Amino acid sequence: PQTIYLKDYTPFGWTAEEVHLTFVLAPSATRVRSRIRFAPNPEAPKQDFFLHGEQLKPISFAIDGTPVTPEISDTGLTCAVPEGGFTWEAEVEIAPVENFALEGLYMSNGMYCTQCEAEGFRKITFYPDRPDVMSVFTVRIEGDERVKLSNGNPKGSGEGWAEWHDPWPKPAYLFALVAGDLVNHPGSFTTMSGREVELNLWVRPGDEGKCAFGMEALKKSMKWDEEVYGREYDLDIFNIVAVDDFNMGAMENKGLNIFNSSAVLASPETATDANFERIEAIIAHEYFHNWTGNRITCRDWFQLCLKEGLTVFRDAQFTSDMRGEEVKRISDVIDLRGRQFPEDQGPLSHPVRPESFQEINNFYTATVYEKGAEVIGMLKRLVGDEGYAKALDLYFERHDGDAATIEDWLKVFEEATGRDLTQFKRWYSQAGTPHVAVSEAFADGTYTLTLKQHTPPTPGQPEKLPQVIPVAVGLLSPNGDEVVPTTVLELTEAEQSFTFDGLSAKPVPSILRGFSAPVVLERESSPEERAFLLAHDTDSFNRWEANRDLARECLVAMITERAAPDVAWLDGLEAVIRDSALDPAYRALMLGTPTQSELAQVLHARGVTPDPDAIWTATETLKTTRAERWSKLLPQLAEEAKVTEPYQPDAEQSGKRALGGAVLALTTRLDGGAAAQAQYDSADNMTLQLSALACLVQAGAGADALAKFRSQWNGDRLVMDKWFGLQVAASGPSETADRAKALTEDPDFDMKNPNRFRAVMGALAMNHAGFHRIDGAGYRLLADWLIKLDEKNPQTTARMCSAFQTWKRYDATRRGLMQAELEKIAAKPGLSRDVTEMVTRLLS
Ligand code: LEU
Repeated sequence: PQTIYLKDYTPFGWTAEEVHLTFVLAPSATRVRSRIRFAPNPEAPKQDFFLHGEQLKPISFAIDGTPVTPEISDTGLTCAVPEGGFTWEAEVEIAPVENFALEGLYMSNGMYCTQCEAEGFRKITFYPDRPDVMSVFTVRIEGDERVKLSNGNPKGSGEGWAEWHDPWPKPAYLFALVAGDLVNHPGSFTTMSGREVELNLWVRPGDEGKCAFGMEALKKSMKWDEEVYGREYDLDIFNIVAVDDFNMGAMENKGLNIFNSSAVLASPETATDANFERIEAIIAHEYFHNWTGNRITCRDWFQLCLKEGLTVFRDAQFTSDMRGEEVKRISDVIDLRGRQFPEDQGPLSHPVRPESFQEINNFYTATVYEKGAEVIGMLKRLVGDEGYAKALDLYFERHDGDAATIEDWLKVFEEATGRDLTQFKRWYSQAGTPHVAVSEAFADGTYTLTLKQHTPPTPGQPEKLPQVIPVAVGLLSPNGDEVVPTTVLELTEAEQSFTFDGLSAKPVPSILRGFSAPVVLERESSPEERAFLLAHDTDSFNRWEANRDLARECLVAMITERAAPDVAWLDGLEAVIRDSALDPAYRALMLGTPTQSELAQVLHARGVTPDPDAIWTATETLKTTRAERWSKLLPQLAEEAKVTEPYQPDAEQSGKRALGGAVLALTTRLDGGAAAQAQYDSADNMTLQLSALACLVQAGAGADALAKFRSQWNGDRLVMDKWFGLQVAASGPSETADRAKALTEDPDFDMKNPNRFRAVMGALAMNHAGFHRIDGAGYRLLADWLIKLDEKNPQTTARMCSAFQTWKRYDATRRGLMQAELEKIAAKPGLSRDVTEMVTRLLS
């Protein structure tokens, strides 16, 4: 496969002034006619006229009305064209019903839908399929389907046809078309300038009862973007469509967002609190893209973080405002450490703005999205809230309508704030997680913190330069008072000292408050000091972090020294958990323990080869010890976590149920599942039903409930995904792979549906000890299925290859087994470009 480099960027030789598309729909022979007005682009070097196009059956081509015969290859066409402007016309045929890659135009449960980001439009017609070619689209759809949608505003419709016109120039990746016998959940929104916008959420008949929450989330998002960013919606209509077969979460097509049904459909009976929260965030994310992504798009795909990092940052701000900042921040950091750190510390490590790729789909990663958002959070911290607001206003004003770059983005910050961001830019170009080592000194009332930064080598980047790292610090006096409130230290050198004067005693530092930078903090600190921070830190994040550190150290000692659980820590934690002044959601997070893969990461970083079985045993022992030690406390907490009002997926109730869920998991270790069974039998919402089911399965007492659950929910694909996933997630290490295998033989297992495939295979990869079973059964099962899926859906296959990204951490046996599976995948004849790139990087 060909490698594409950022440094090779050249603009397209023509501009596309307008685009007219006509679709005559038929499942196996859809005709697509295009009429495009091209004009020479004065800013581009001379080049051959090349249009992307893949898997298209050519029917006819004409320039200015005269038939032409272009030269067609696997990737597109070239054609001789006139000197000045001209009208290009083409007709092609495609087969949506045979499209299992779910890119371009495809069918899902009988409905037509599209997914064009990043490079799917070239599977619809011949086009300059690159984000910097923006044009005004008019679309005509012909077909018998009741509902026919495209971008922009409706232009007209009649028996068997509908037309849409999008006045906003857009790149082809934002094109969308939907047609099917859908029903809608309507709504409306009045914008800040008083315009009425028609809102619709389109679903398959039967799903009407799962729309209300998504619709409300959309309205909240529209309002929030007006209030916080001053951004108003710009069309007469906004459509969202739920689709069952979708590779990702959702897609921000202009005026016609398309969602994986799992990311939009919800009712109290069928969705958990976590589902509701995720849905609210994804609706917001896609809506916010209208300004950060659509009005200002990316010049090329290397700039992907320009829209994704910023939009993730914005949706995180939104969720903080809707549900509380401290809980959101902690959850995001757990997620970052769970998904982005392993990526950044392994063979797939790449900069937030990559410099080369073979398949861009492989770069829709936690690094581009989540680390990309962290970079924006740091920038905001460094320039302050006011500077950030000024810079964003300038960004929207200057670049509206542009296909922009990271350079453009940083420039508005430099101009708006006067700050030089040359060094800061390294966050975009250097891969890897920086480590910051801390040492301290105290003399004559002066406290000195010395910070040393170091970023380990990553593929292609052996040496790293120092980055700008904002380290938020607060100091506490030994009696627990805060003597220095949160201050941001700017670490710019490899090593740098910061002093604080006038202190009467050596303070206890609280470092990296709010997780002010995505780094690994290295600091020798005593259990007493951590316990002190757990009890006294005024920064809620670091208070949680102190507990996390204690949990980690306790588990590491249990794993490496066969130590007993640290009861002093458990008592300190108990005091926090008992504190009913604290938000139940926060206390639930305090009850969480580091994941097994996080522990593997920690051990590996300390030069210890992680043993998944030992990690699992220690984690289990710790949980059981907690349950026994807190046996009196648990019923009390369960009582406190009870919700008496009717179900609402809001922060308050969800927090209580999260605490209740954590308590039930511990209680099950004492009562063998009695409380869980009772909760299962009386549950009137999916959060309670599912948490009870998980406890029962984990306790080995779930057979009955699983059967009941299945018969209750057999017709509901989204709920059945939970049934599939939970069994693998909650099974013990020795049986995980066998369970997963048995589930793939279930008649309802359908590898063509990404949600179902991920439910089983994703859960297998996430069950640390189960996946890493020493006989390699987990590895083998996943690899065999990846090989099968690649023939249908390369994108989802490639993404799931990352399950192997930590393979080099483990012992020789496991390493060898994983390597063999990766080599087996690599050797598969006809392997997709997507998967070839992934396994090559993994094996390098
Ligand atoms: N742009 C989408 C998002 O919002 C991703 C796309 C590939 C479906 O993250």
